[in-house]
Amino acid sequence: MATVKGVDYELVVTRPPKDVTPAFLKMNPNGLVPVLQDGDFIMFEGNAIMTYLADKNGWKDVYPTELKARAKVNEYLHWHHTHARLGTPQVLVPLIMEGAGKASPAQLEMVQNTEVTIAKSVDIMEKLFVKPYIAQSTQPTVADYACYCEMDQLEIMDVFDFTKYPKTSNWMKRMKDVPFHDEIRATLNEFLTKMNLNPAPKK
Ligand SMILES: N[C@@H](CCC(=O)N[C@@H](CS)C(=O)NCC(=O)O)C(=O)O
Repeated sequence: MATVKGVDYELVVTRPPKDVTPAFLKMNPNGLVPVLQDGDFIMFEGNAIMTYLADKNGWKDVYPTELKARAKVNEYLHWHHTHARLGTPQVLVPLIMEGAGKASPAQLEMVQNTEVTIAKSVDIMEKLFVKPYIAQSTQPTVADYACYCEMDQLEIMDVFDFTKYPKTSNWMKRMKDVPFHDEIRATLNEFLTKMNLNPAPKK
């Protein structure tokens, strides 16, 4: 989002757990990324970081200030953590661990449940959220940025048939028109290829 909006920032690539130093733990005691440092102000939680940047820079298109439009964005951002976000800990991570021969019994079970896990979120996205963007807006908001990061990796790994969900599939196509999409996706493609989770590298 910062790239799309053209703000100056420095990306410090941090790979937990190996890059989690005592200095990093001072910024985020959870030892997780992302973390934002803005002068002497530090915060973590990806969705909260996006809304902070939008408020700070007055990006009303991605984080509307009108009461009900903002409430719809917030509704998604809270729902995200217990639904769409599970694509990482319950699908991507178990697949990586399985590939490395290090999956726990619980992760092996998650691999078996991949389709059910994803369907639980996509069903609700299809019925409620995508109208035509995630928070029922006419252009991408922080809700779309949060959600697409999860769905994009599932699409690249080809672990779910999104075509059964026309609104969601069309939304995913529209998100590919967001500026810098291909450049940003290239990094994800590369990572998933390295993990042997990219059956057919896509643009
Ligand atoms: N609720 C946090 C979750 C942060 C999180 O789980 N980050 C992952 C990367 S997407 C991480 O740092 N994983 C490293 C690890 O689990 O060791 C957020 O939305 O920012």
